[in-house]
Amino acid sequence: MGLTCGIIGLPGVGKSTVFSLLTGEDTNSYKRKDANLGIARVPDERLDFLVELYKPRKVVYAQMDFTDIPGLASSSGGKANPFLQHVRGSELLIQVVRAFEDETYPHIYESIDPLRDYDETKMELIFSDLDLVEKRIQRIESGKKKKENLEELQVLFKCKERLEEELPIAGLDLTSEEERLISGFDFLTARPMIVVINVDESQFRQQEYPGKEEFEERLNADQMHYIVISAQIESEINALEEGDRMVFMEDLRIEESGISRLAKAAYARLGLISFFTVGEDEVKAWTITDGLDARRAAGKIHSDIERGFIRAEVTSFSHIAAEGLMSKCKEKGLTRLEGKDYIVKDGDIITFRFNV
Ligand SMILES: Nc1nc2c(ncn2[C@@H]2O[C@H](COP(=O)(O)OP(=O)(O)OP(=O)(O)O)[C@@H](O)[C@H]2O)c(=O)[nH]1
Ligand SMILES: [Mg+2]
Repeated sequence: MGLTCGIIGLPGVGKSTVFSLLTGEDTNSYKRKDANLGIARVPDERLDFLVELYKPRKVVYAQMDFTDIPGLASSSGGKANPFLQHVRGSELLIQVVRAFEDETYPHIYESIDPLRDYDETKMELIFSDLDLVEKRIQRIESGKKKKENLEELQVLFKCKERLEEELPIAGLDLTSEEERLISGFDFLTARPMIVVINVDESQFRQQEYPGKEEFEERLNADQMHYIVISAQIESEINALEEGDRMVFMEDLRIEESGISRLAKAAYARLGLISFFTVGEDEVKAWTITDGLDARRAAGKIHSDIERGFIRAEVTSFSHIAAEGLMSKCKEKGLTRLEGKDYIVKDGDIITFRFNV
């Protein structure tokens, strides 16, 4: 299973279009009944290079799992969108915001205003969490175990107060014990989020859209990571033959695919890095949190390797890219033996030595 991402946003902003672009899956956007689930492979030129070198029987890219839900206009008095339940467990929320103009498919509020949409979705998440908090408070207060749950109740009241101030739970100052007490709730406003600004072709060409300055100023103030893509154009281009595709991509100056840019933004936001294992059998990308030591990184592969860890044989990707062969790196002493406390770096190629 890859990094789980929930795609959210107002109705008709292009969530399903973005989802299809990322995963290659068709969606039944007209059905609007359920969540769409799909998987995307995280592109990585370094892995492509290693595959060329090793010609392995099997290649495993990192993976992102997307859930796309229908949007609901929540301005109808703070009602929680029931579809949000489907993205509650996600490690990352991806909010799609509409900048594109399309008269045949008007915006639900009939105007293009990314900042308004962004704020409304923020409120939607706040209402959804508030709903959860209030229900739980009610259950504890009306139940027989109020005494046993007194501590939880206190934290829930803190959360309630915070949400009523229209602020996310993410910024709430909680002790680790308090965090533990509410960790089971999967609060949406406690989740990291990135924003995808969905533009049309002319906006993409001009790098301009309505309300851009104000919106991006706010995103920066919120320290929100964001990318600008044209989901529809990119999908249309993907459907073309290779040759035509290159021509259109050049014409539009699309240098990198949407999934590639989104993956980079997601990894940066979540502080994730990749290391690689190589061999004739398999070349594989592993995703870990930046700052992990070699022994714990080994545990990602198998708990036996973590337990029996002896050493990690590490080569930086830049070295193998320059030398062209692992054997050359070894000859030149570019491959190092590292101990359990070595902090794994992005792009490390690692062979673990271990006892079972
Ligand atoms: N012109 C233009 N149209 C787009 C773009 N992205 C999406 N659309 C169109 O906008 C409409 C809505 O897109 P969807 O992807 O279904 O929107 P959604 O956010 O999934 O909507 P709900 O599931 O109803 O919440 C469709 O007709 C798309 O073809 C774009 O970049 N440009
Ligand atoms: Mg949809």
